[in-house]
Amino acid sequence: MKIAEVRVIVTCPDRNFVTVKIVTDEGVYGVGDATLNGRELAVAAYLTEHVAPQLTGRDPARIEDIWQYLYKGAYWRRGPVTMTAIAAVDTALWDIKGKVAGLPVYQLLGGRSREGVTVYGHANADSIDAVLTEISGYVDLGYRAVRVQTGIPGLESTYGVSKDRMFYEPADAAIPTENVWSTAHYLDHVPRVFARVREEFGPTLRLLHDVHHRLTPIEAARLGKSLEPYHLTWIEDPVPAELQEGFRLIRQHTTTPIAVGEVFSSIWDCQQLITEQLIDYIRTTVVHAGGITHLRRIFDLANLYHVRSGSHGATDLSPVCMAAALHLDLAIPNFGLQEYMRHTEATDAVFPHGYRFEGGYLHPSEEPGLGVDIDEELAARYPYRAASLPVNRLEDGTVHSW
Ligand code: EZ4
Ligand code: CO
Repeated sequence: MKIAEVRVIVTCPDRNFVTVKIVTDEGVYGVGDATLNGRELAVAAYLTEHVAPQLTGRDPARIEDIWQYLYKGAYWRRGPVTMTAIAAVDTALWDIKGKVAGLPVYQLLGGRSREGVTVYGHANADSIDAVLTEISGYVDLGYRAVRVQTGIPGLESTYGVSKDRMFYEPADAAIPTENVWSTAHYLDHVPRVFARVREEFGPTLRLLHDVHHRLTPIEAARLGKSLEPYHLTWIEDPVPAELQEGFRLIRQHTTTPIAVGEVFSSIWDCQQLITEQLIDYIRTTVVHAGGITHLRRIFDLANLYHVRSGSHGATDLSPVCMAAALHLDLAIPNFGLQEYMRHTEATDAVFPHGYRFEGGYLHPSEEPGLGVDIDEELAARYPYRAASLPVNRLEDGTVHSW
């Protein structure tokens, strides 16, 4: 069997997605997600111009060799664009391997380690009262874990608090929207939110909160301490994470667990965080951290250091990435939680998939391969629309961190 064609499909069924479809000379094909929010066309060009021509004629069964070839062979290692492109190829090759073997991908990864993949949903609202209603909605649907975000009094808009309750899309305009941020207002408000949430929902519902990299380590330490009475499952992205040793400072001050990694593209971005046990959950994803092959490597390292997986799963990760994530989540020993946000109907129609939500769990498809596809004709009806993530400024106008 040989790789006959590598197609790169860009489509915008309510938001942009880039998908790789690897077709073999025997007609079997595989799909991989290559979406990098706000930078989609950079990855598409990387794949079309530089990767596709090097893959034709190769044996699609040699997943590890192709991974190493693309990673080491390019000379320029790592980085989100490169690693997303490699991820898409890797994911598509696992899909092909599953189809050839006649097995769902989780069987190739060692088989099932649990009954289902526990997911968390997103409760967002402007006010505390409104967010309580959102949380109830998730509890009624059977969710066992909920991420809670609210508007911050004194700030006009807050990242991650969408206007649409069901669907969430922070990338809105071609030229980024700008938000204003105040750490003082934020640190004052968040403990009040979780005090109310615990009062309403009791001690056992798993609660999470995303800080979106907005704090310094000492501010994050204060936040963690102030949230200790409400025993969150994690605070996410408390600080920008280029400086891995910065997490030591947070760790020294609080027992609130820490999750990080949605923007990481390789094991090198988190090796110190993991080996020094500075975090509790690693949130790297199939699509942005080098595919199933590399993410498995990260999770295996994490397993040695009591760090569990908590993969990012926002709607800019396509159903192809979600399908791949679920196979890995089901198989690894150190699974923690999987983020899950429902895609829109248009997205679901372009990416028919067999995974399903039931009783707080997602279950991967039992079909051979990943159990997800792309309807290319339908995809062609949704042309690309430029959209960027917002930029964040302090009240005095300074550009603030993500
Ligand atoms: O900012 O997916 O945990 N979820 C998040 C998301 C991310 C977007 C970036 O593309 O932080 O809102
Ligand atoms: Co996040």
